[in-house]
Amino acid sequence: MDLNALKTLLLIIDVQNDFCPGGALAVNDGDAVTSPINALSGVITGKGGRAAATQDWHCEKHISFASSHNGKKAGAIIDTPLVKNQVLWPDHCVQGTKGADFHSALDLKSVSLVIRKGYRAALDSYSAFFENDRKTKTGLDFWIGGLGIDTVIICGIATDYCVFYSAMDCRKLGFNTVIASDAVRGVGFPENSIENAISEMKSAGIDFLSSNEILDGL
Ligand code: VGL
Ligand code: ZN
Repeated sequence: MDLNALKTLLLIIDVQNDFCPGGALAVNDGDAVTSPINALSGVITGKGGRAAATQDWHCEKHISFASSHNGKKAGAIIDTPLVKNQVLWPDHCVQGTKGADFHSALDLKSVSLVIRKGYRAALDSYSAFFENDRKTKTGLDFWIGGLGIDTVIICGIATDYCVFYSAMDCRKLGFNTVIASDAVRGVGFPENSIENAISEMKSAGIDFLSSNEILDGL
């Protein structure tokens, strides 16, 4: 695949301590994404492209936390006033905590924009573009469009949640969308959620390339 770095954004999703081994919502091997991501961000920005990162950034007592709902356990799925089928999670990525920090192995030097999401108490946000009510924008599409970017390479955590929703929205907004396949890791809850997310993304016209294939195409 031929990629024009000048029109390319690397979008790094939620590479935060709480999603890495030892964190509150640890994803298997989550920290393994950092080395391919660092290689991609160095080359893409070195050639004039952009890198942006998202940061899951919840207030205490956030609606997505099981602990905010009497008697509910992590993994339960509930309807909230703004969002149907909200999955409840352990408390994670609380604003200002160590768990919400980016993983220390992630190279942030070339990241020129950080989008914090999920900070409203009553509304979760998986996607980098729209919150879970599917209407409230984060503003990322304006930034991308304003820079003349047409291709977005998505990497990070979690394949079946924030990467999935970000990629699907990105494609719907009309950008060429590529998943860096060795630079994502998933939660895997409920069963088969990673496999299902990958097949849905492929059906939507999202490309899957390894970080080496992407580097070769730049
Ligand atoms: C995420 C669950 C809850 C993610 C964020 O980054 O994929 N998953 N909050
Ligand atoms: Zn979250």
